Amino acid sequence: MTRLAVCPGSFDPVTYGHLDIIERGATIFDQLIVAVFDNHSKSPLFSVEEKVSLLKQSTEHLPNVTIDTSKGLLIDYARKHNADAILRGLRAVSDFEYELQITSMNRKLDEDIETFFMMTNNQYSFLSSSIVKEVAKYKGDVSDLVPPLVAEALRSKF
Ligand code: COD
Repeated sequence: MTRLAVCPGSFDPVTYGHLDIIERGATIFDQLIVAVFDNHSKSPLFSVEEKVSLLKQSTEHLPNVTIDTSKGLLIDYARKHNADAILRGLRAVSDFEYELQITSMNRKLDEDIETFFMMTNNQYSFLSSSIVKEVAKYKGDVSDLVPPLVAEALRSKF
């Protein structure tokens, strides 16, 4: 039986923290769809097309990972693609409250789709797209935080 998971997010831009979850998820699920959702409440730096391009290039070594986009509800997207699971990463206790709320709502909308959480690699527990953008904005070194092509994309934004 083929197991498919959706790994949703804003990915503005993709970081080594995201890639760690994607790479580990790709060893557990047969197919993993990384879905870039429009999340206007976060006023994105990169366009959806740019985010997709950075994700595609950063995951080209993972044959069972595909990159897609969506605008609607995550649970509708997961259902439409016959996903078995939603894969999320957890960094700190502060992530938990938000994740619990979304997971409970998603389960209410469709109780057949499970949400799986993977704990962050300790090395990336402090890492978020927001913090990377903050460092890049003030010309700090982001080479340990994002792949070289993302660091280059950040340089050309600021
Ligand atoms: N270590 C481990 N995991 C990490 C790290 C790290 N350093 N950094 C990020 N992650 C994980 C996050 O926990 C998340 O699981 C994933 O990577 C993506 O992170 P982000 O920050 O790019 O994405 P989010 O959390 O902003 O994405 C939010 C969604 C777009 C998934 C959410 O808003 C959504 O589902 N939108 C669609 C509308 C919907 O269905 N809403 C919910 C109904 S109530």
